[in-house]
Amino acid sequence: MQLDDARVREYEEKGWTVVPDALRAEECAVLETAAFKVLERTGPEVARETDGAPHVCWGMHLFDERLGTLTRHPAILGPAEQLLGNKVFVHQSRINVKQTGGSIVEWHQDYGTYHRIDGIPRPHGIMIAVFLDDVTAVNAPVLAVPGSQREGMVSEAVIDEGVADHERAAKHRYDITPQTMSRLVDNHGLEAIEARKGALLFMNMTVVHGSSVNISPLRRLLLYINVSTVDNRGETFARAEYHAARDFTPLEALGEDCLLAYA
Ligand SMILES: O=C(O)CCC(=O)C(=O)O
Repeated sequence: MQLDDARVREYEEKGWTVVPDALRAEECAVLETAAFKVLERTGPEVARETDGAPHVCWGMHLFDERLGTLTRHPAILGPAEQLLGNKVFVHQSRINVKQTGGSIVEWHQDYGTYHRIDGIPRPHGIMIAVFLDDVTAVNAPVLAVPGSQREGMVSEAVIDEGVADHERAAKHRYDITPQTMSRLVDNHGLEAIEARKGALLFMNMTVVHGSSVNISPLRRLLLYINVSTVDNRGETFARAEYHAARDFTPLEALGEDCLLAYA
Protein backbone atom coordinates (compact mmCIF):
# COMPACT_ATOMS: atom_id res chain seq x y z
CA MET A 1 0.00 0.00 0.00
CA GLN A 2 1.19 3.51 -0.82
CA LEU A 3 -0.03 6.90 0.39
CA ASP A 4 -1.45 9.33 -2.14
CA ASP A 5 0.30 12.64 -2.79
CA ALA A 6 -2.04 14.61 -0.51
CA ARG A 7 -1.24 12.36 2.46
CA VAL A 8 2.49 12.51 1.78
CA ARG A 9 2.24 16.32 1.68
CA GLU A 10 0.24 16.35 4.89
CA TYR A 11 2.86 14.14 6.58
CA GLU A 12 5.65 16.42 5.44
CA GLU A 13 3.93 19.66 6.45
CA LYS A 14 2.04 18.70 9.57
CA GLY A 15 4.18 15.80 10.72
CA TRP A 16 1.48 13.16 10.51
CA THR A 17 -1.27 11.69 8.39
CA VAL A 18 -4.14 9.32 9.16
CA VAL A 19 -5.23 6.52 6.82
CA PRO A 20 -8.83 5.50 7.58
CA ASP A 21 -10.09 1.94 7.06
CA ALA A 22 -6.58 0.54 6.58
CA LEU A 23 -7.40 -2.65 8.48
CA ARG A 24 -10.55 -4.75 8.28
CA ALA A 25 -12.80 -5.53 11.24
CA GLU A 26 -11.58 -9.16 11.28
CA GLU A 27 -7.96 -7.99 11.44
CA CYS A 28 -8.78 -5.60 14.30
CA ALA A 29 -10.45 -8.49 16.15
CA VAL A 30 -7.29 -10.61 15.80
CA LEU A 31 -5.13 -7.76 17.10
CA GLU A 32 -7.44 -6.97 20.01
CA THR A 33 -7.40 -10.60 21.18
CA ALA A 34 -3.62 -10.69 20.86
CA ALA A 35 -3.17 -7.39 22.70
CA PHE A 36 -5.24 -8.46 25.70
CA LYS A 37 -3.40 -11.78 25.88
CA VAL A 38 -0.08 -9.93 25.98
CA LEU A 39 -1.38 -7.50 28.61
CA GLU A 40 -1.80 -10.51 30.95
CA ARG A 41 2.00 -10.73 31.20
CA THR A 42 3.38 -10.08 34.65
CA GLY A 43 6.86 -8.84 33.75
CA PRO A 44 8.30 -5.31 33.80
CA GLU A 45 7.35 -4.85 30.16
CA VAL A 46 3.80 -4.11 31.35
CA ALA A 47 3.27 -0.75 33.09
CA ARG A 48 0.19 -0.57 35.26
CA GLU A 49 -2.14 2.03 36.74
CA THR A 50 -2.19 2.41 40.52
CA ASP A 51 -5.12 -0.03 40.70
CA GLY A 52 -3.09 -2.66 38.82
CA ALA A 53 -4.90 -2.33 35.48
CA PRO A 54 -2.50 -2.54 32.52
CA HIS A 55 -1.69 0.71 30.72
CA VAL A 56 1.26 0.00 28.42
CA CYS A 57 3.11 -3.08 27.23
CA TRP A 58 6.39 -2.34 25.49
CA GLY A 59 7.80 -4.75 22.93
CA MET A 60 4.44 -6.29 22.08
CA HIS A 61 5.74 -7.65 18.76
CA LEU A 62 8.34 -9.74 20.63
CA PHE A 63 5.70 -11.51 22.69
CA ASP A 64 3.02 -12.54 20.20
CA GLU A 65 3.22 -13.87 16.65
CA ARG A 66 0.08 -11.99 15.58
CA LEU A 67 1.55 -8.68 16.75
CA GLY A 68 4.86 -9.56 15.08
CA THR A 69 2.92 -10.18 11.88
CA LEU A 70 1.31 -6.74 12.19
CA THR A 71 4.76 -5.11 11.96
CA ARG A 72 5.15 -6.72 8.50
CA HIS A 73 1.66 -5.91 7.26
CA PRO A 74 1.82 -4.15 3.88
CA ALA A 75 -0.53 -1.39 5.11
CA ILE A 76 2.12 -0.54 7.72
CA LEU A 77 5.32 -1.14 5.80
CA GLY A 78 4.29 0.33 2.45
CA PRO A 79 3.69 3.88 3.75
CA ALA A 80 6.59 3.67 6.25
CA GLU A 81 9.12 2.83 3.51
CA GLN A 82 7.54 5.35 1.18
CA LEU A 83 7.80 8.19 3.71
CA LEU A 84 11.29 7.29 4.91
CA GLY A 85 12.74 6.23 1.54
CA ASN A 86 14.44 3.18 3.01
CA LYS A 87 13.87 -0.19 4.63
CA VAL A 88 12.96 -0.10 8.31
CA PHE A 89 13.20 -2.11 11.52
CA VAL A 90 11.03 -1.87 14.65
CA HIS A 91 12.85 0.19 17.27
CA GLN A 92 10.01 -0.08 19.80
CA SER A 93 6.41 -1.27 19.86
CA ARG A 94 3.77 -0.89 22.53
CA ILE A 95 0.17 -1.54 23.43
CA ASN A 96 -1.49 1.49 25.01
CA VAL A 97 -4.85 0.90 26.62
CA LYS A 98 -6.21 4.11 28.01
CA GLN A 99 -8.52 2.92 30.76
CA THR A 100 -11.20 5.09 32.29
CA GLY A 101 -9.52 7.29 34.89
CA GLY A 102 -6.05 6.09 33.88
CA SER A 103 -2.81 8.03 33.50
CA ILE A 104 -2.17 11.02 31.32
CA VAL A 105 0.83 11.02 28.98
CA GLU A 106 2.83 14.25 29.40
CA TRP A 107 4.07 16.23 26.39
CA HIS A 108 7.07 14.58 24.81
CA GLN A 109 8.78 13.54 21.57
CA ASP A 110 9.48 9.84 21.11
CA TYR A 111 12.75 10.77 19.41
CA GLY A 112 13.79 12.63 22.59
CA THR A 113 14.14 9.31 24.40
CA TYR A 114 15.31 7.32 21.41
CA HIS A 115 18.17 9.75 20.78
CA ARG A 116 19.20 10.57 24.35
CA ILE A 117 18.88 7.09 25.85
CA ASP A 118 18.99 4.60 22.99
CA GLY A 119 21.48 6.49 20.82
CA ILE A 120 19.42 6.65 17.65
CA PRO A 121 21.48 9.20 15.70
CA ARG A 122 18.89 10.89 13.48
CA PRO A 123 15.14 11.48 13.55
CA HIS A 124 14.51 9.16 10.62
CA GLY A 125 11.65 7.26 12.10
CA ILE A 126 7.88 7.06 12.29
CA MET A 127 5.48 6.38 15.14
CA ILE A 128 2.69 4.30 13.64
CA ALA A 129 -0.52 3.95 15.64
CA VAL A 130 -3.10 1.28 14.93
CA PHE A 131 -6.57 2.27 16.11
CA LEU A 132 -8.44 -0.63 17.71
CA ASP A 133 -11.18 1.63 19.07
CA ASP A 134 -12.91 4.68 17.69
CA VAL A 135 -11.09 7.69 19.14
CA THR A 136 -12.90 11.01 19.35
CA ALA A 137 -12.71 14.11 21.51
CA VAL A 138 -14.41 12.23 24.36
CA ASN A 139 -11.98 9.35 25.00
CA ALA A 140 -8.64 11.12 25.34
CA PRO A 141 -7.24 11.33 21.82
CA VAL A 142 -3.55 11.86 21.24
CA LEU A 143 -2.94 15.63 21.07
CA ALA A 144 -0.10 16.84 18.88
CA VAL A 145 1.60 20.04 17.76
CA PRO A 146 1.45 20.24 13.95
CA GLY A 147 4.76 21.18 12.37
CA SER A 148 6.69 20.57 15.59
CA GLN A 149 8.94 18.10 13.76
CA ARG A 150 10.56 21.14 12.19
CA GLU A 151 11.80 22.26 15.64
CA GLY A 152 14.07 19.22 15.85
CA MET A 153 14.58 17.91 19.35
CA VAL A 154 13.11 20.19 22.00
CA SER A 155 16.20 20.60 24.08
CA GLU A 156 14.53 21.96 27.21
CA ALA A 157 12.93 18.61 27.95
CA VAL A 158 13.76 16.74 31.18
CA ILE A 159 12.79 13.44 32.79
CA ASP A 160 10.41 14.54 35.54
CA GLU A 161 10.87 12.25 38.54
CA GLY A 162 7.90 13.90 40.25
CA VAL A 163 5.18 12.81 37.82
CA ALA A 164 2.70 10.34 39.23
CA ASP A 165 3.57 7.58 36.77
CA HIS A 166 7.37 8.02 36.90
CA GLU A 167 8.14 4.57 38.27
CA ARG A 168 5.56 2.92 36.05
CA ALA A 169 5.38 4.45 32.58
CA ALA A 170 7.36 7.70 32.52
CA LYS A 171 10.84 6.66 33.65
CA HIS A 172 12.39 7.29 30.24
CA ARG A 173 10.15 10.08 29.01
CA TYR A 174 11.64 13.54 28.49
CA ASP A 175 8.69 15.73 29.45
CA ILE A 176 8.55 19.09 27.75
CA THR A 177 8.30 22.10 30.04
CA PRO A 178 5.12 24.24 30.17
CA GLN A 179 7.12 27.23 28.86
CA THR A 180 8.28 25.31 25.81
CA MET A 181 4.77 23.98 25.23
CA SER A 182 3.35 27.52 25.32
CA ARG A 183 5.88 28.63 22.74
CA LEU A 184 5.24 25.64 20.51
CA VAL A 185 1.45 25.96 20.67
CA ASP A 186 1.62 29.74 20.08
CA ASN A 187 3.71 29.09 16.98
CA HIS A 188 2.08 25.95 15.62
CA GLY A 189 -1.30 25.31 17.32
CA LEU A 190 -2.47 22.01 18.80
CA GLU A 191 -4.69 19.30 17.35
CA ALA A 192 -6.51 16.19 18.52
CA ILE A 193 -6.00 13.06 16.41
CA GLU A 194 -9.38 11.46 16.01
CA ALA A 195 -9.89 8.33 13.92
CA ARG A 196 -12.07 5.28 13.74
CA LYS A 197 -11.19 1.69 14.53
CA GLY A 198 -9.10 0.24 11.69
CA ALA A 199 -7.30 3.52 10.93
CA LEU A 200 -3.51 3.96 10.94
CA LEU A 201 -1.62 7.06 12.03
CA PHE A 202 1.84 7.76 10.59
CA MET A 203 3.60 10.41 12.69
CA ASN A 204 7.15 11.74 12.45
CA MET A 205 8.83 10.59 15.67
CA THR A 206 9.90 14.15 16.45
CA VAL A 207 6.35 15.52 16.68
CA VAL A 208 5.47 16.77 20.17
CA HIS A 209 2.46 14.90 21.54
CA GLY A 210 0.73 13.70 24.69
CA SER A 211 -2.71 12.74 25.93
CA SER A 212 -5.08 13.67 28.70
CA VAL A 213 -6.97 11.51 31.18
CA ASN A 214 -9.80 9.39 29.79
CA ILE A 215 -12.77 10.25 32.00
CA SER A 216 -15.23 8.61 29.61
CA PRO A 217 -16.39 5.01 30.09
CA LEU A 218 -15.14 4.32 26.55
CA ARG A 219 -11.98 2.25 26.20
CA ARG A 220 -9.19 3.57 23.96
CA LEU A 221 -6.92 0.81 22.70
CA LEU A 222 -4.05 1.77 20.37
CA LEU A 223 -1.08 -0.28 19.22
CA TYR A 224 2.13 1.57 18.39
CA ILE A 225 4.93 0.45 16.09
CA ASN A 226 7.88 2.83 16.00
CA VAL A 227 10.11 2.14 13.04
CA SER A 228 13.47 3.59 12.14
CA THR A 229 15.46 3.32 8.92
CA VAL A 230 18.01 0.51 8.81
CA ASP A 231 20.88 3.03 8.69
CA ASN A 232 19.66 4.68 11.90
CA ARG A 233 20.03 2.16 14.73
CA GLY A 234 20.16 2.57 18.48
CA GLU A 235 23.80 2.42 19.52
CA THR A 236 23.79 2.31 23.33
CA PHE A 237 21.85 -0.84 24.27
CA ALA A 238 21.13 0.96 27.52
CA ARG A 239 17.61 -0.38 27.88
CA ALA A 240 15.97 -3.78 27.67
CA GLU A 241 15.05 -5.14 24.26
CA TYR A 242 11.36 -4.55 24.93
CA HIS A 243 12.18 -0.81 25.03
CA ALA A 244 14.81 -0.59 22.31
CA ALA A 245 15.57 -2.98 19.46
CA ARG A 246 18.39 -5.47 19.26
CA ASP A 247 17.16 -6.92 15.97
CA PHE A 248 17.83 -4.57 13.06
CA THR A 249 16.77 -6.97 10.31
CA PRO A 250 14.94 -4.99 7.62
CA LEU A 251 11.24 -5.80 7.74
CA GLU A 252 9.90 -7.53 4.64
CA ALA A 253 6.21 -7.13 3.86
CA LEU A 254 3.90 -10.14 4.08
CA GLY A 255 0.76 -10.61 2.00
CA GLU A 256 -2.37 -8.47 2.36
CA ASP A 257 -4.13 -11.30 4.20
CA CYS A 258 -1.33 -12.04 6.68
CA LEU A 259 -3.48 -11.24 9.70
CA LEU A 260 -6.64 -12.82 8.34
CA ALA A 261 -4.88 -16.17 8.59
CA TYR A 262 -5.37 -15.86 12.39
CA ALA A 263 -9.05 -14.88 12.22
O1 LIG B 1 -1.50 6.89 23.36
C1 LIG B 1 -1.20 7.88 24.02
O2 LIG B 1 -1.97 8.39 24.80
C2 LIG B 1 0.14 8.48 23.87
C3 LIG B 1 1.18 7.44 23.94
C4 LIG B 1 2.52 8.01 23.72
O3 LIG B 1 2.66 9.12 23.32
C5 LIG B 1 3.70 7.23 23.96
O4 LIG B 1 3.60 6.13 24.51
O5 LIG B 1 4.80 7.72 23.60
